[in-house]
This record gives sequence, C-alpha cells and structure tokens, in this order.
Amino acid sequence: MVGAQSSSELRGDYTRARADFTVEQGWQSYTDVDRWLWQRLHARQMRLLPRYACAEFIAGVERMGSATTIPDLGVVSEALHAATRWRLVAVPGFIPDAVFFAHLAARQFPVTVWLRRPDEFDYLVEPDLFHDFFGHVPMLFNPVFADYMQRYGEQGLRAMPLGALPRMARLYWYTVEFGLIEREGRLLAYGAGILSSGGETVHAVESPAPLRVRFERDRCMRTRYRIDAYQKTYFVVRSLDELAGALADELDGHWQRLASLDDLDPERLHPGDEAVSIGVRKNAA
Ligand code: HBI
Ligand code: FE
Repeated sequence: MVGAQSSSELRGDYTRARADFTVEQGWQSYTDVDRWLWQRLHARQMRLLPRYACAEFIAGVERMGSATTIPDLGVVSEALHAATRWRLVAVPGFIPDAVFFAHLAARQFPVTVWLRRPDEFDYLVEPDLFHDFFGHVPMLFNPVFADYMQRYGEQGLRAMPLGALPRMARLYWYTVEFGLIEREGRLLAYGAGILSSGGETVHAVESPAPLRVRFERDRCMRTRYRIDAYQKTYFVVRSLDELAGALADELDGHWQRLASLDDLDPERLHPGDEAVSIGVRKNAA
C-alpha cells in the first residue's frame, strides 16, 4: 500500500471556505497518490457502465469529457452550463443542509475537493471528489434530471422550517443517490451512490438480496435508510419524467399528513408495494 500523502489531508478543513462554503479547488495540489487512485476508481466504474448505467448517465459521462485524470472543475462547469445552465462549485465536504439546498436551488452543484485514501477504495460514508464528480455530474447534463435537482433544492429550503427535512433527505437518498430505472425490460442505475461504488453497482442491479419497489414518492419519504452498508430497498422509476413529477407540486400542505404516518423499515415490503423483479440473477447468493 502506498503510504504517501493524498488530498484527504484537506478533509474537514473548512477554515478557507467562504460564507457559502465554497473554496478554490486547488487543482495543482493533487498528489501522485490521488492521481493513481482516481485512475483506478475511474477505470473500474467505466467498465461497469455499459451493463449497469442508464443511457442518460452514460451520455453525461461522455459530455463531461473523459475524466481519466482528476478533472478541473472549472472546465467541466463551463460544459455543464452550456448544456443545462448548471455550474459546479468546489466545497470542503459535507455542508449544512440549508446551504446545500440553496446551491441546488441556484443550479450549482457542490463538489467535494478531496479524494479518499487508498484504503477507502471501496466505500466511504462521506462524499469525496470521486463520488460527487463521477457519481453526480453526469446526470446533471440531462435537462429533466437537472430541473428535478433544482426543484429539490427549492422544496428543501421550504421543507426545513416545516420540520420535513428528514423526509426530503430520504427522497434524495432513494432517488438521486440510489435510484434505479426500468428500461425495455432491464433494470439500470442512475443514482450517484450506486454508480460511484463498484460493489454497490452490481449489488443494486443484480443481487437477489435487496428489495426493489416501484417508486412512489411518499413511500420513499417514509422509508428509513442506512449510510454504512448496501441498501436494503431500492426504488425503481419508469422514466425521469416520472421522477420529476414527484416534485412538480408544492409540498407545503403535504407534510402534516405525512408526519402522521409511520416510518417504514427498508428490510421488508409494505402493503401497496409493487415489487420489481426484472433483471435479477436467479442463481447467485
Ligand atoms: N453536503 N457536500 C454535501 N453533499 C451532500 O450530499 C449533502 C450536503 N449537505 C446536506 C445534505 N447533503 C443533505 O441535507 C441533503 O441530501 C438532504
Ligand atoms: Fe452524493
């Protein structure tokens, strides 16, 4: 294992952040260890995409330029702006909910500047550069998804004072991070948490272990999740338009009714669920 320093030294350094939590990316500061790790992460995910990613994600990867080397966020930001009027901003890591929502509402996606350590190759619980960039940016090139994300930011800002942050966080988790889509009888991934993780990419799409449930907004908002293991339930949309429809209406008047309903366990099916079973390996454990 390589013992040299990597950009993860910057982890948790919020001292240089501006009021909106943005920082300079400092592209010249990435180390050889960072570049070596990025190439490995990138190569592994690129091999998986043709079989596991939806066409919109693959199209986005192509449009953001082949990121075989650590990307300069400013360059990709310009390409993204030309496509969907979104921009990328650099941040030191996880930022406060209200700040995060405000960036999304302004069509700015916060990308963490530091890269994980080599011993975290397979999984880490915080967002890093690879997750934020490779996982999230491709779908932002899609106009329907791009509008959904802005809408999510706007609705998130409104939901916070109404006590609905946990429900909005679950919607993000089960769609933007871990969403699956059904296409011509195949199950494919669009979620960033899936497509930035080699292990979860295969697990989410093919493993017989997790539940896959037809997407329904309120079902999704009621379902607990875990951040330290593969998901127990994935929600499947039929189209990105269906996803966009979930945030089409104002949710303000909706939270009180939702608050009266129980949270749901992700480890089992619930009344009214439509289980989705396409594409799952029949003979694997
Ligand atoms: N900050 N950098 C970063 N990335 C996130 O995904 C993120 C965040 N802050 C808050 C947050 N997510 C959550 O509040 C939302 O997903 C609900
Ligand atoms: Fe993410």
